[in-house]
Amino acid sequence: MYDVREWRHVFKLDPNKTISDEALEKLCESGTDAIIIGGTDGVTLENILNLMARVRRYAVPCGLEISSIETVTPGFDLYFIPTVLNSADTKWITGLQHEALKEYGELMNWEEFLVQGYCILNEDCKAAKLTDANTKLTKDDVAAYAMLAEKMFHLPIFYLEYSGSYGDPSFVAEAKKKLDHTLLFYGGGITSRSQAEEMAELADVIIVGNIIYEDINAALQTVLK
Ligand code: 1GP
Repeated sequence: MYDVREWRHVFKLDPNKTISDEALEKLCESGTDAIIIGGTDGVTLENILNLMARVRRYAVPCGLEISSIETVTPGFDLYFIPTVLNSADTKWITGLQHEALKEYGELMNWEEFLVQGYCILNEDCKAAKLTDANTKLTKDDVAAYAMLAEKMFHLPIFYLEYSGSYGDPSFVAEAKKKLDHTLLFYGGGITSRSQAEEMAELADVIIVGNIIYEDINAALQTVLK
């Protein structure tokens, strides 16, 4: 069993984007704590399986962030189940999860699953639009969502998602203050080592995505080892 509590850095790979073998090798051997495969659109069982098989050549732990019931497949070390705490649509909070459990709940090995309580803050990102997230939040709102995640729902992960734009460090700090046990994941717009350092000071785990596809060397610089 992989201990997420030890993680500090994760590369998130989008199965709908292309990555060369060479770049993938560099990412997997960079010293990152894990690779998570996940995306918002164009995610198919085929492109997930393909990418999983390629990452599996390396020793790095590999997780799947589940975005639909149809694309869940065995073979990952860990499975992340997102619930969007600031969505206006119950489908993304408990709806899809309920549907999945009705179908597969009895088959699931719970040791492999971790629920991520998402709070999406970049109104322009695809995930915010898809889930109808209320991104107009104050620091106090975010702090309350952090408390909701930990104190009320006992979720293992609270995920501050700024996907595509670099977030406000003071919001991340505020969320962290409310969390004693729940891990704080931060993702969004990290494109340099200094940004990685800044957010890694505040969050437990930083997630690096887009820059992988724009500038692989800059992406590698975000691994703080
Ligand atoms: C996306 O949080 C991750 O889900 C990372 O964000 O792609 O902006 O790095 P970026």
